[in-house]
Formats: sequence, structure tokens, C-alpha cells
Amino acid sequence: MEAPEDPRRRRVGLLYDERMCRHATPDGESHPENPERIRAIWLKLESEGIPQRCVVLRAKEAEDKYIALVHTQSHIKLIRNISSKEFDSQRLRIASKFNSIYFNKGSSEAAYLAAGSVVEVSEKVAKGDLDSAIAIVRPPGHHAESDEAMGFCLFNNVAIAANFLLNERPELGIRKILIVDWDVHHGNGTQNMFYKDPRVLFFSIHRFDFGSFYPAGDGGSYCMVGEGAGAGYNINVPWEHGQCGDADYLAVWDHVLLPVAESYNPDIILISAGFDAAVRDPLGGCCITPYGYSLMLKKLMGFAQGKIVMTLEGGYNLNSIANSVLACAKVLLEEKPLVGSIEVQPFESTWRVIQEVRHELKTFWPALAVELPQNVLASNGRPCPVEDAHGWLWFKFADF
Ligand code: X5A
Ligand code: ZN
Repeated sequence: MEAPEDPRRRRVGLLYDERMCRHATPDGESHPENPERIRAIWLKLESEGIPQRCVVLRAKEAEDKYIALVHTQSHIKLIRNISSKEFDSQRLRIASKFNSIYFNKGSSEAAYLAAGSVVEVSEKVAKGDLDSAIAIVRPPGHHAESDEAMGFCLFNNVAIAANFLLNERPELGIRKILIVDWDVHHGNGTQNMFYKDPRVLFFSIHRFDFGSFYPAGDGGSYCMVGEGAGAGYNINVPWEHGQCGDADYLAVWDHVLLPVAESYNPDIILISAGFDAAVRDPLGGCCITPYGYSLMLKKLMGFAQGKIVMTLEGGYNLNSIANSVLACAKVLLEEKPLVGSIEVQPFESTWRVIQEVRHELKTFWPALAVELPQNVLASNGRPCPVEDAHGWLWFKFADF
């Protein structure tokens, strides 16, 4: 006989579907955004007995009418047809017209499944059928613009889900959505889709390197605060350099994101959860640990009655992403108190960025208007883990 369900137990949705592994490079060439990413995450969760404790869901394809809430008809048509036989001879040429994009026979289906999955779990969390959820999807979404695939992204999965809740399910009472984009790259697509929309507060924390880090340009600058009715509802935290880690991210949580979330009071939180700011990621050059991610997530669970949907974006070190998602799953399951410690201080540049962001946004968010105490600002260079050619981590002093 089955044990009666503990009513206090958190209902956490966990979505995975092998069909999203069929999107791959056409020629078998190696690529960081490859099928092994989601397989590695799923295998890790299975080996830790996580799926048995969650509500496991399979993917379902998004309907065109929901995708059309954020994408143009021509873009939808392209992604729908790109994997068909008629496109066999043109696929390579078409992909080459986009920035950092490949297509194969499995791309269309995977793109529709990724978007549909996020819609599906978001609806269940909004309804209260689930407390929270993790969607282990690919291709990722946050770089996709309304009329353009880019940066390994075909459809903007999280943006589609946000618009779906606001426009297609008003009866669920979701009127304000906080999107937290902690992928190491700026979420340009999502920013543009909601730039004038106060119903979505878009927060992105990313490497910027003064405009030289992908997707490059001014879009990820802290000056981009939103426009018209959306003014104040777009927040960028642009790192000046790599090597940012737990201490830097948590300082931003405490001094920017959480005070704003407190006054915005979202009805649901959608996390564009890339794990390419994780330590040892080959593209990100940052160093968040699984413990760091678990704290970042835990601190968000105090808002929106814990209604949180995590959606995979980037993240290219298989071990790092698997361990980071595992740590997050344990937080959503409220397994036990988090263990770990943060050994270092934020960079001096981190305090500079925090002050710039607060200054830029203080007219919209009074909680950001107070000066930070001088003592928190006075930290100098600090050690950070760097990997040598043998894969060993060493602590080296860096000062920026
Ligand atoms: C989703 C994501 C990164 C694109 C990097 C292109 N994309 N050089 O992490
Ligand atoms: Zn990324």
C-alpha cells in the first residue's frame, strides 16, 4: 500500500523529455549547446532519487497561437519548417545567416517542445497544482528575438510562458511576473519583448565587460531601465569582468534584487536559469558554486508564495550544470537546511556596479535610494578559483 501523502510536502514539477536531445549539429560537429547537457542533468537527478520525489512531466509542443504572442509569423514559420525535407538542402545556408545558430532534422520539434514545456509547467504552478517546477529544456530561449533566432536560441521559451499567463490565462490571477535571468549572458530577447511592459519586471545579471561580452553592444547596460509604462521594470546588472562568484551574486541579491522584489510583490517568478556562470563553465568565466545557486534560489522562495518556475537556458560544463540543478532541486523540495559557506568578499567592482544600478533605478524603487554603508564598500582584491591545464583549481589573487 502507498503511504498517504504528507500535505506539507512540496509539489515540485520536473520536466524532461529525451526528444529535446534530437536538436544537434547537422554534421556531428562538437558544440557547447549539445544534447548531453540535459541528459547529464537528468542522469544526475535520477542517481540522487530526485524524480521519485517530484511530479515528473513529459514535454508537449507549444501551440502556434501562444508562440505568436512574442514571435512574428515569419519566425514561427521558419522554425516550424526548418527541419522538414524541403529544407534539407537549405538548412546550412539559412543557419549561417543567424548569429550562433545551427539546425538539423530535430530542431523544429525540440524548439516547440521546449517552449511548450515552459508554458505547461508555468500554468500548473500558476494554478497551484504545483508549488514550483524545473523545466530541463533545450534549445535555450533568452537570446531569441521576436523575429530572429540567435545565441543557440530558437524560441524565447520563458517570454512565451510569461505572455501566456498574462494574456491567455487572466483567470489565474497572474498580473505581475518577475523574470530573473541569471544566465551569464544578457537576456536580450526577453528584455526587448517586455521593455515597455510593467506587468513583467525583467532582471538580468550578466557579464558585460563594458559591452564586449556576448551578445555585445549596449543592450545589457544598467542604463536600460525600460520605456514608457515599462520604465523602471527592466534591471540589468552588468559585470565588468569574469570571475564573479557566490559573494558577488549574493551582494546583488541583497542590495538590488531582493529589495525590488519586495516592493514589486510578483505573483510568480520565472527564472531564466542558465548555469553558465557556474565555476568551470567553458564560456562564462565566472565561479558560482552549487551552494551559491541554492542560496540565490532560496532567497527568491520568500516571494510569490514560493511560486517559482526554473527554466534551463545556457550552461556548458556537464558536471557543473548537473550539480547546480541538483542543488536547486533540493531547495525547491525543501530537503534540509543548506550547508556551505562563502569564503570571499565581493570584488570592489561589484560594489561599483551595485551602486551604479541603484543610482539608475532609485527614482523607480525608493528602497534603492538609501546610501550603502561605507564599510561594505571597502573591500580590495580577493582570491578566486582559476583552473590550470590539468583541470586543477587554484586560488589566485585577482584585483580589478
Ligand atoms: C543560451 C546561451 C550563449 C551564446 C554564446 C554565443 N547562449 N557565442 O548561453
Ligand atoms: Zn548563456
